[in-house]
Amino acid sequence: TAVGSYAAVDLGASSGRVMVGRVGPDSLELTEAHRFPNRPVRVPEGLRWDVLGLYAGVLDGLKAAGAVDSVGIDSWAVDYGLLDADGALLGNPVHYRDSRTDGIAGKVWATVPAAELYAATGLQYAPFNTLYQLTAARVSAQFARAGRLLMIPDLLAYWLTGEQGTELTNASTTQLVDPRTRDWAYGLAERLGIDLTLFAPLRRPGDPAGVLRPEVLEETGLSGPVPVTAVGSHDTASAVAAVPADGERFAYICTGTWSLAGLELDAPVLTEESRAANFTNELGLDGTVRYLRNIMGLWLLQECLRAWGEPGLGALLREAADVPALRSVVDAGDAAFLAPGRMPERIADACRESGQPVPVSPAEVTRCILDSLALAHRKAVEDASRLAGQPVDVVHVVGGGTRNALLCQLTADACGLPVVAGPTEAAALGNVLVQARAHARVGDLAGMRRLLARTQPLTRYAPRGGTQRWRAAQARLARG
Ligand code: ADP
Ligand code: LRH
Repeated sequence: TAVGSYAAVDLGASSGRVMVGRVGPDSLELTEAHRFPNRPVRVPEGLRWDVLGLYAGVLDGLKAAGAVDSVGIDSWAVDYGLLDADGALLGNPVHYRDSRTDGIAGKVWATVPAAELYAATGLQYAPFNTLYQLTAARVSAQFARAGRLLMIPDLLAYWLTGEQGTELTNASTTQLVDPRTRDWAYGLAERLGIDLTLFAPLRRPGDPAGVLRPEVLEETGLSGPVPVTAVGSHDTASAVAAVPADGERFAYICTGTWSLAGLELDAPVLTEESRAANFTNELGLDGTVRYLRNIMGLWLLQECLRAWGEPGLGALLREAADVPALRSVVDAGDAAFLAPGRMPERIADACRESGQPVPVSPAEVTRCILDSLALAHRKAVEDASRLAGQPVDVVHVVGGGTRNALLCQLTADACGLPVVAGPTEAAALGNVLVQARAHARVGDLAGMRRLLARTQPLTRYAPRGGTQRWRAAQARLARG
């Protein structure tokens, strides 16, 4: 037939979904087969992912999806499961917001200074980089029994197929990959005493990754063979692949639990200035580099909603739109907001400490969060453009945050640039398109993007002026 059908398993930090994409020569349709919450669980040892619950959601989703030509899996980055010599999972994967990495980076830097680490890997400092997680884990009884490490999407692929691999885009978030060679940073791993044979062999987006096991076919009611195809298994790699840019000089912002804001480049930027600005060089499709900054994102709002007993988001955003703009802003790039809990109080404290009015009502706190995110978006786009020497004419916003019109408009205002918002399910679309390409349904990355631009509903936001107010707010934050 002229139309291929692909199941995309996309696990975000706040929800998982199985989407079905139908790809024809000039058509692209995405439908949701199943969505399920992703709820971290706090046990006495710390914060954990409920990975069996997620796998059950994947199986339910594949059953609901029905017959497809292939399956692809992407998820949030950096986290992993450890397997024993029999291939059995050793405990629940640790959540990247767990506190076990507090103070760990210093131990790594004592062996390899931060500047050398950056020059070798191009990865931003974040306490949760897999390298720091491994350094924290090494002293545990569990680690002593581990013979294999699989990143989250690779772990799920292993359970579906029985085959093990390490997909490259996600491997690049471990801080153990050299972005120039797009292979392991062997010398670095040796200096740090990290045994790279823990990892399964690297595979790249588009590579075959096995077929669904007979037990999986039985449980999902599918008839085989159903191939699994490696995609950009880092959700942000898949999302950026689905930015519907059509030849413009663009920046992108992937908005969900995080805001990931930056540029797509042909080569990494490994300068000391770039390190100081905490930009990361993650690997993307076809030799591209995702040069971006992590911004706390809608996590700030998710945590406030949780504290307020989950009021309706629609009404809250309408009220927030009426709160005066830019009364107080916080640094939405600050890792101080990484851990869960007490978010409205932490935001109020940050405003108080920087001598700004303290937001009190949920609408005021929400406005403070959205203004702060827009400001952080502006700063990331501006800094990335300067550090990479690449001008920007348009900002593409993709992901769950595209449903927040106020955030999109404020981002356009803050950047002083037009914003094109959509698609909302960018990661799932990028996942689908890489599978479709592996099965010769679409052409190169530019062709994928043209197809997206032609077929997906997009919303445009023009900047309303007043950039000097945003510049002033940025200066206020820098002083605070
Ligand atoms: P992740 O993949 O990181 O789990 P998503 O891309 O699914 O995140 O985005 C989730 C976010 O999208 C939510 O935290 C919320 O702020 C925003 N969102 C979802 N639905 C709506 C809506 N109807 N209106 C405004 N914002 C929404
Ligand atoms: C977004 C994301 C991001 C990582 C973070 C851990 O879901 O993959 O790119 O930095 O999770």
